[in-house]
Amino acid sequence: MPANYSGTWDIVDNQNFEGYMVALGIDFATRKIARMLKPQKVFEQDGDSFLIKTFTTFRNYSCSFKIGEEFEEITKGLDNRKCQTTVNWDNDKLVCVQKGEKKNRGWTHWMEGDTLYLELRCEDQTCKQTYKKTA
Ligand code: 1AG
Repeated sequence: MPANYSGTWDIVDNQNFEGYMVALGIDFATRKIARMLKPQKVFEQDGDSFLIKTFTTFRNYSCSFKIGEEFEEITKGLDNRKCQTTVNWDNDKLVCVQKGEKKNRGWTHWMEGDTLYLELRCEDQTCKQTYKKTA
């Protein structure tokens, strides 16, 4: 049985989001807005099938995938790039690799009790986000 991430998660900490956005080439004006946001994540999971929705007052982002199956991800409303993306289990962690123009791009999610962690990586930058389960 894989871990179950289903639920609603609200951000409580966001470290080096600015560095991550600079690495993605996000312009100053957009970064200024984005760094004020308090994202909420809603996970819908059925075994190895995921739908992850990220909501903010500015933009929303939605991503669906099956574990181990590469897909074309267009990061619409984020940096608007095309990636060849794969997500795999590493024990109960979700490890994503986003192949494309940017080196070392990807993310990892893991849970500890009612806390959800997200590490976002691009080039030499890592953003560390923490969420608490609210539903
Ligand atoms: C993601 O999470 C990323 C979700 O895939 C969004 C996280 C960070 C934003 C990325 C880059 C910043 C680009 C532009 C800034 C403009 C708007 C900010 C909007 C922020 C949220 C929509 C991994 C995983 C699956 O949970 O999605």
